[in-house]
Amino acid sequence: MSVIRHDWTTEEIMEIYDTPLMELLYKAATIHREHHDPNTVQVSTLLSIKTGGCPEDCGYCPQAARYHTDVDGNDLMSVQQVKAQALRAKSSGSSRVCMGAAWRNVKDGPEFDDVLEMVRTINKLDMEVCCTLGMITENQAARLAEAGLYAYNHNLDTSEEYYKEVISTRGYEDRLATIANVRKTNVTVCSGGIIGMGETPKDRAGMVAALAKLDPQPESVPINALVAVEGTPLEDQQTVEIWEMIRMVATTRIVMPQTQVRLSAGRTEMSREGQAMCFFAGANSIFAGDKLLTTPNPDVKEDMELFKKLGLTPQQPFVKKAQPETIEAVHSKLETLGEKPKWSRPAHHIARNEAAKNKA
Ligand code: SAM
Ligand code: DTB
Ligand code: SF4
Repeated sequence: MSVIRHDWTTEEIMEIYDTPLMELLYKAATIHREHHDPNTVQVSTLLSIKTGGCPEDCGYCPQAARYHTDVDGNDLMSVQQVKAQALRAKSSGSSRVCMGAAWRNVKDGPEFDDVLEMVRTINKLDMEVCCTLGMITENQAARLAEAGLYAYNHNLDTSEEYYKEVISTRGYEDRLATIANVRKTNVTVCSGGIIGMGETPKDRAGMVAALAKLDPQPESVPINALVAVEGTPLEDQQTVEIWEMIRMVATTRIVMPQTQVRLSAGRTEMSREGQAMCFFAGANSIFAGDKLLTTPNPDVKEDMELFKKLGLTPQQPFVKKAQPETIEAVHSKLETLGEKPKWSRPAHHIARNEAAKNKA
């Protein structure tokens, strides 16, 4: 059994990333088999519960209010709408629902109370519930845990160095602080990143090193290929080559043997053969549903056909960790603190973000 290391250097990881492909695949697939059933893949359905109008300036994101994209903003969905979507996801083979909100951070109040009710509702459907709501405090993480949240997604996105070229409205340390707040609860951590934003292989390795350094390592690591959306600062980026995705998946698998590696954004650009190689390289999770948050994703039927061809079975819920208990709102022992946390805002500007914002 390969040991879990938290002291990986960026240089060591770059070496793995650059290994001749056949050797890299063999190594990754071997480690994958030691820790996971290679014929089981987790299927997680994304649900954008609050779309667009976000105050952040993430250079990749079509939901940032300042960029001129075609995204139609929506208010927070109702608990009933979310329940209906979760039931649909369950009937199409999903074991997890991941609810995304275009927020900088969570604010205590009626909207967060609704999100907590959504978490309770989905947990009671015996599905794993994940949320990605931006930055959260320790108290908010504890309240989500009490509602029965299984996972919290908060991506490091890239290396600490390249982060400063992509986002100016918050720092890497803010992301790490939210992840640390989640870790204080029994909620599992989902954190990964995006490739294809103009970063170097060293940045990719740096991100993997930063994730591996977390102790424990994240229970799931989503690997997104940038979906270059018109109007965002990164609109002109070239589509990621499948070989880069395979290398990134394999490297992540070798460095973080126990994590669920999720093939995330960018699958519409990948052939079935390309995706099969990613599964061989150690990917064992996908985002399903005809939409990611705002951009297209392969049809669930096509995904299930591919699973059948490859002999893959969707993972059952709660096989990696037991189902959390849901505590009803009336029995909650936690106070609402109404904290207004001070997050760091490095006062720096990113020229291409400014240019995209000022475009007519
Ligand atoms: N607002 C919250 C936050 O930023 O943490 C949650 C939602 S945000 C859309 C979740 C993640 O989606 C981002 O961290 C990023 O990794 C990914 N993402 C956003 N836009 C993307 C794009 N165009 N291509 C690939 N991944 C993207
Ligand atoms: C993650 O790493 N990728 C998902 C999920 N976590 C929230 C989001 C992908 C978003 C792609 C762009 C969009 O559809 O807006
Ligand atoms: Fe907002 Fe999240 Fe998009 Fe950044 S990635 S602009 S925080 S929705």
